[in-house]
Amino acid sequence: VKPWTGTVQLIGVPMDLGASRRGVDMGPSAMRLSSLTAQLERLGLAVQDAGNVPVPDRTSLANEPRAVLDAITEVCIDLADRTAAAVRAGIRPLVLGGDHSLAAGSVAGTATALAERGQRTGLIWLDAHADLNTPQSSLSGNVHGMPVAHLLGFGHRPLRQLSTAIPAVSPEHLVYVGLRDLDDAERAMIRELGLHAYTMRDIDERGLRAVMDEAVSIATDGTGGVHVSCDADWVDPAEAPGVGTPVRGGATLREAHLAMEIVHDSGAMVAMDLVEINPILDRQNQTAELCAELIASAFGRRIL
Ligand code: EXY
Ligand code: MN
Ligand code: MN
Ligand code: MN
Repeated sequence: VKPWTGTVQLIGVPMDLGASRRGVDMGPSAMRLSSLTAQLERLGLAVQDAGNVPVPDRTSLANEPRAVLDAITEVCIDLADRTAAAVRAGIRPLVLGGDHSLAAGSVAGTATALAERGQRTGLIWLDAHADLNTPQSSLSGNVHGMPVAHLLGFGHRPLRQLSTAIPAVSPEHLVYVGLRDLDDAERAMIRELGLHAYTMRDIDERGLRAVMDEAVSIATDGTGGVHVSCDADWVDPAEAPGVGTPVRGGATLREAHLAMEIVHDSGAMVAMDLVEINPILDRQNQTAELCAELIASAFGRRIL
């Protein structure tokens, strides 16, 4: 990993085009109103706020799947450029969502910057969901259920070709942690591609430490760094109620912190997404606040 400047760049993506439930477009505001910047600065980091990537309003789009896919692709092209520029400059992008379809752009940007150094990208996907559908396999049509498929080179052509490295991520460098809600087509794809997938059962049986240690070694083996894409719904809804697609039985508060602490200790994180916060469903911004604390752990906050 290239030495970095100690700067974190916030990039907001107020997008809800990929979700059927409205409200995650307010996630970047909720994160900016949390203690996020103060916490990162307390760690001695410089925080640059790059503002928001422009996102078209839903009501301005034709009501057809292709128009939504194309609009999301445009946002992802812009986001990939910004993410790549930050990584190139030794600045760590922290992408605030917005629905998870944005990761088709953010991870592609990281992959472009690392490819310029002749390196592949590791991807740790913390999520209740695999987000592995294509427009063909999806039962809902929601694009936030599709970013991983596109990063692996499947699906809508323009959306799977956002990186100079194609596919942006090789199947052996992807690792899921926290899965508990999969579609049949996603299960089949995980088997066919032999993806590394740790479910909540793995965490229950083996403990978070063992699972995360393996996840880090998978994502760092043969790569130049790791992009961590964190969907707030990987945490249990008791702790994180303000998410668009809550699923019972997620990571506890302590498990989520430990996962972030282990990510930090690896020294391999080059970029991070924090997505799917829905302030409409939240209680007094507690989910954004929780996410700010988790991000701080990922960037090096320690108890002692
Ligand atoms: N697998 C389901 C679908 O494709 O519609 C659910 C996807 C939910 C995606 C959430 C945000 O991570
Ligand atoms: Mn999810
Ligand atoms: Mn490997
Ligand atoms: Mn997701």
